[in-house]
Amino acid sequence: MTSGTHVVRAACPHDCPDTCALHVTVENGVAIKVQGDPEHPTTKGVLCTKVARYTERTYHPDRLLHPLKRIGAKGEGRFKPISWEEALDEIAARLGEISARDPQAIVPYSYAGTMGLVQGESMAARFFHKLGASLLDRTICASAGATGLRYTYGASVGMQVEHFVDSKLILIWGSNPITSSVHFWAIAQEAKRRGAKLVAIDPYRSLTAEKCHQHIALLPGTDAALALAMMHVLINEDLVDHEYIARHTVGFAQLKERAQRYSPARAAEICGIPAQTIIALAREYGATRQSAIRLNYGMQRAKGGGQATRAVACLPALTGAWRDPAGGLLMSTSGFAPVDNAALGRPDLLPGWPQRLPRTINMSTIGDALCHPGDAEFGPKVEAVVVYNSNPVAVAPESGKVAKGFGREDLFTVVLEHFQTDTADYADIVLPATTQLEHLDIHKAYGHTYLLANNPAIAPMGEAKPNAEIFRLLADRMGWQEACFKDSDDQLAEQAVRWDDSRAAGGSWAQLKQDGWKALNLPDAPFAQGNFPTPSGKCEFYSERMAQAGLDPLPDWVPPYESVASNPVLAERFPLAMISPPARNFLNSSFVNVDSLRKSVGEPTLDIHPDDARMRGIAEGQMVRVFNERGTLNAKAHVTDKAREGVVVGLSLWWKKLAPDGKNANEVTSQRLTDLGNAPTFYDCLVEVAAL
Ligand SMILES: Nc1nc2c(c(=O)[nH]1)N[C@H]1C(S)=C(S)[C@@H](COP(=O)(O)OP(=O)(O)OC[C@H]3O[C@@H](n4cnc5c(=O)[nH]c(N)nc54)[C@H](O)[C@@H]3O)O[C@H]1N2
Ligand SMILES: Nc1nc2c(c(=O)[nH]1)N[C@H]1C(S)=C(S)[C@@H](COP(=O)(O)OP(=O)(O)OC[C@H]3O[C@@H](n4cnc5c(=O)[nH]c(N)nc54)[C@H](O)[C@@H]3O)O[C@H]1N2
Ligand code: SF4
Ligand SMILES: [Mo]
Repeated sequence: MTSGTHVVRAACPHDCPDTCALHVTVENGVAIKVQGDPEHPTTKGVLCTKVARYTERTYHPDRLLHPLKRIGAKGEGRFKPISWEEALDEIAARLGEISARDPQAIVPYSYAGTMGLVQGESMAARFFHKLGASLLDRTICASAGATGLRYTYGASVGMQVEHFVDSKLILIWGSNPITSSVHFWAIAQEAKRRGAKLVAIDPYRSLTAEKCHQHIALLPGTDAALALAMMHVLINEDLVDHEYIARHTVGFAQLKERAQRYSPARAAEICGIPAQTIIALAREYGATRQSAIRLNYGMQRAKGGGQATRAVACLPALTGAWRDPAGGLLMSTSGFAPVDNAALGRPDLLPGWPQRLPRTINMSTIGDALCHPGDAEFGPKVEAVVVYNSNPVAVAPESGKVAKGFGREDLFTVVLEHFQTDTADYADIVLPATTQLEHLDIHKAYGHTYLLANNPAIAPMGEAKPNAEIFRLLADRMGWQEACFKDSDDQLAEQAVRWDDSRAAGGSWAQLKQDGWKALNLPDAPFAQGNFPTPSGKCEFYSERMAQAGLDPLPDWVPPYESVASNPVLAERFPLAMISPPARNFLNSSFVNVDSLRKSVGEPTLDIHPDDARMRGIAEGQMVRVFNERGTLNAKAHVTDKAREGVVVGLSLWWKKLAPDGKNANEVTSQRLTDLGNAPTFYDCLVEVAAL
């Protein structure tokens, strides 16, 4: 190491299950290299292409370095620099004036731009709680699956990712890890070398499906039917583990009855796959002791996403796969980390806590919420939105309405950002935020079971400030004197974890900062002896809580809102099911403006099956119009059987303004919500495609 060079221990902040441990090399105050920590058991010294180029993002010439005030029309993107004093004064004055009438007219809008617990919902949550602003239901990604898991297992808990290496059969279900979780894929590859069979269950022959031994291309939104038909075979052929079922599950008799409705023949028709495929899959699953399911979010973005998750989650409890560390299911492990959300976000600061809470706005229907005039049921019209860690104008469904809402002249919008995103173009005030290399944070993960520290590597760029600092300054401007508004980022990180919990394994924040990461203390096979965090302590095939909430207490297939079978009238005009999963070199809408990565993705594309293309006179490479009643976008057609018949695939998520027509896939997606968890239905979307 040369003098003036040192390495800082950090963590990848992005919304990705892998949450890599980073080593940032800093030379004379400049970050010159970001690498994976070779010692960290899942990172293993490797990063994805996006974050390996992190310095390109941090030192990007377009970084926002000063507060800005809008001088053009909303959405136009013309701004002038202003001072922090002026920006904070104006924001505090506007929010103060609105909250004097009704603070619920103010809405925070945030997601997982950073997954850090400090720069996420800590000081920001305290600020909005004290203000009495509307609460935000953060549903845009995972809440259908998370709710399905909660009713079945009790929380977002599952297999430890390292144990997949010993699995003999891995079902990669609604998941495309070569794109979305490369470190899991590395483990699956090692399992394959040791003899495991990999099966992809996905309507699209994704990069991952292409490399599995078998690909089952079912129709979107039909996973529950497949899982229930597998149960039908497992139960009727007695391939289940009776002892595990008797000791560690609830409701087997009812589940058995429900599964009888889904013969392989019926499921074959629903899913658009051969019955024999289902029977063979069930037999193989039942016969393999170390059978593991990597379930992921792609399969819960249709109307029945919550119930589909529940149905799949029942499988390893039926066969007793949970007995082995290399058996079971992993959707998310985020529920294992002993995070103290109440200490971080302080809901007790809410004016009516705990009896009378402000109204809740669902982030997935922000388009409708912003266009609502206000009434007794909805509450006051939204008058101000403060956006951080998210880019709703690009990522939220039915984008036409989202843009219309953000375009309202009478809406006061503040956006905390690194870049001038599609959303920032609609802001009245834009505030420059620091990136992960410039601020402190602490992380849990949803795809592994370690805590990580992120030490700042470099000084903030320009006048950028960490989110937590921005909300501290705003709280001060509001004149709030509570001590909790004075907590430093270091203190927030300390408060983020219940260090006395046995899972924190005697760790401390001070130690974590030094070491960079620490394994949670968990059993290797978490549910070998039951111990599910449900009310019964068992895996709940039958959920009493669901029955009490007026929901179907058993897993079932809930047909999509929009499919040829479930909505034939709509399908006459819009016969193709469109899905828009992530492109490998973007991360949601982050990185789209990093030139090298955007160039590698190329341009907005649409994969279409040769039969569907021929019927429409579409040739390879031709520009097409993708449309339905909600909107239209243009894309370059790729005629390929990677897309099964009846399904088109537009890899996402483009910044609208960097697409040639200023549009992205969310022009056509709908604001309708899933059966459980009030989540969006991005992959439940009929369209028609025409040559341009
Ligand atoms: N490179 C990269 N990595 C990412 C992201 C990114 O944008 N880029 N995003 C991150 C985030 S926020 C998330 S939530 C995850 C998302 O990553 P995943 O959880 O893997 O989910 P998706 O990529 O949405 O979908 C995965 C696969 O499901 C398929 N699919 C679509 N509909 C269905 C269906 O009805 N049933 C089944 N069985 N499969 C279906 C899609 O074709 C896709 O190949 O990845 C994270 N990692
Ligand atoms: N059609 C379609 N739409 C989708 C999806 C899909 O598959 N198809 N996927 C959905 C999913 S799974 C998700 S999770 C959502 C993701 O939606 P978002 O959470 O909005 O994710 P990003 O688009 O990455 O936007 C995050 C923004 O936060 C900013 N940011 C990052 N770190 C910080 C920080 O420290 N401070 C501040 N102030 N800003 C920061 C980034 O610059 C970026 O612009 O999109 C959803 N939308
Ligand atoms: S985006 Fe995912 S794979 Fe890439 S560095 Fe971050 S955590 Fe690792
Ligand atoms: Mo997500």
